[in-house]
Amino acid sequence: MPTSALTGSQPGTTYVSMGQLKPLKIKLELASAGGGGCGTTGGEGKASCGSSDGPQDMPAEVWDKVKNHPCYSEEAHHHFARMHVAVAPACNIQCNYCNRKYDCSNESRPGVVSQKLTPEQAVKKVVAVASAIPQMTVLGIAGPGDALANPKKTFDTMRMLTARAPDIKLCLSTNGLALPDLVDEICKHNIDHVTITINMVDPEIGAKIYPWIFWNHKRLTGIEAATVLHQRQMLGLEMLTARGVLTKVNSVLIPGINDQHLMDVNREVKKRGAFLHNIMPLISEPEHGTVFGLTGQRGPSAQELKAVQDACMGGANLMRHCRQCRADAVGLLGEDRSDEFTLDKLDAMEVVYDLEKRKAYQDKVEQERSAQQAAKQQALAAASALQAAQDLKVLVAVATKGGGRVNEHFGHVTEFQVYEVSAAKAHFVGHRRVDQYCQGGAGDDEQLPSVVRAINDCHAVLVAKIGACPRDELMLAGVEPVDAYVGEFIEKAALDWFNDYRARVASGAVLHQHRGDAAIRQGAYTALAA
Ligand code: CLF
Ligand code: SF4
Repeated sequence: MPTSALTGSQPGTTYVSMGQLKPLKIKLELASAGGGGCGTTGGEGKASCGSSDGPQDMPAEVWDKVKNHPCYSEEAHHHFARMHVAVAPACNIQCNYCNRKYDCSNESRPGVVSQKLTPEQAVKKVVAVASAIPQMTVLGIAGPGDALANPKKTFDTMRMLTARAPDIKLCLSTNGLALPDLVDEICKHNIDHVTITINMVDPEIGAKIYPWIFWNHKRLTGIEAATVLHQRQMLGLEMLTARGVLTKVNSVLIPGINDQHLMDVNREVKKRGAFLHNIMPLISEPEHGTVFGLTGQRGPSAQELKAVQDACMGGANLMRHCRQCRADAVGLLGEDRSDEFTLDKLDAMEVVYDLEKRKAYQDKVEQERSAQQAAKQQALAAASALQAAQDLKVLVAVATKGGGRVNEHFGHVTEFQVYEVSAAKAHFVGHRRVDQYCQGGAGDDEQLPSVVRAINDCHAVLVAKIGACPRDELMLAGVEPVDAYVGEFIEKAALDWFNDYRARVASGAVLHQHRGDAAIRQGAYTALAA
């Protein structure tokens, strides 16, 4: 089938030439030693996560779109929340990592959507959440199927919401198959942010991920299906770029299938104007009932994920703070408050949509954010004044419940944030989910080893408080528990700890050792004990 018949492409449009694609070897050692980067221009010297960029790094109108979007700005994700409404149940393709009983893996961790909503119910819910959570700035539609395989429900929701709450940014996520046909509609509804899940630019690899697609009233399989999907994704991305819509690309890292290929994906999506590239770990367990789960396809370890992300530095800007949220998630990334806003609870809620109050709150958050920046700069200035080993670089886990501060007890953590720290910078590189250690007021010693495994590649963990038992266990594992920076901004605390650490290394008080790998937690959290 000619390309133009599949995509409606214009003469001169460049598509990836399948014959030209060659697998690139990713050297894990290289990346973990800090020498990573695929060697293309633009990435050196930047914080590894392009989405950490500030107003000085982009045009004002782009900054205006990203500054309060928790997914498009790493910095914003400490302060601003998003919510999803599950109005899009159908899907037009099948991914081997998806079971329709579970959330869309494009944007979700496995876990059933509690309630599918009509557009009317969805708008009611968004307005109620925005009234209760003034830092909620973005509505996303991310399933549980594909937003654009359900265009009427998706766009009806967006249209009605804009009329009720014009300050909320609109965002959607798609596999891209229907995208080229709906770009005009996306623009008509002022949807500024679109995510396309692109796992390959080579249909031979695609055929291992997608058993079928449904396109033009036909079910296509194998290489043919993957070819159509690939071409539609590339065309859709180009069309969004041409219209100034900020586009993020999500890729699921599937070891042995596309791990060595994601640098090609990164390069190709950058070429077509993607604003961000979000490389996420495959979550795959037999109990999810997915093809990959049932055939034993594993997800990557924490260091494998980081190595692929590091290898892509210098290409399209990387997002590393994705939480693979549910299709009905509510709250800051990493927290889920959807239980507070079920349909029956909404009926009993008094909803006052106060634009001024929301704006006042967001202005306060801006001040806090500036203070965080200033603290970081101050700590960096102090660090550069020290004469010590300049080449040390370590990972530090942080217990935080938001606001960009060290403010959570070790036992209450369900997610550690991980920062890479050197004399030159402290920047966010990922997060690690864990089952909460403190259950019903006491530490659960059975959970402890899995918590330690999740941060086993870190040299220290910064916490607000920690008990004697986990402290001993961490020290035994070689992770230093640190409670000296309670309430401080994370980057400043991490840099201050690092300066102290390298002074200890320089004096011989501590022997600096390379850390091992860490585990990425699969599946849903263990339920908390009552
Ligand atoms: Fe939702 Fe996605 Fe919009 Fe964000 S999520 S539709 S861009 S508002 Fe964000 Fe969640 Fe990761 Fe998605 S953390 S899964 S990247
Ligand atoms: Fe599942 Fe989303 Fe893939 Fe559709 S696009 S099969 S809903 S993961």
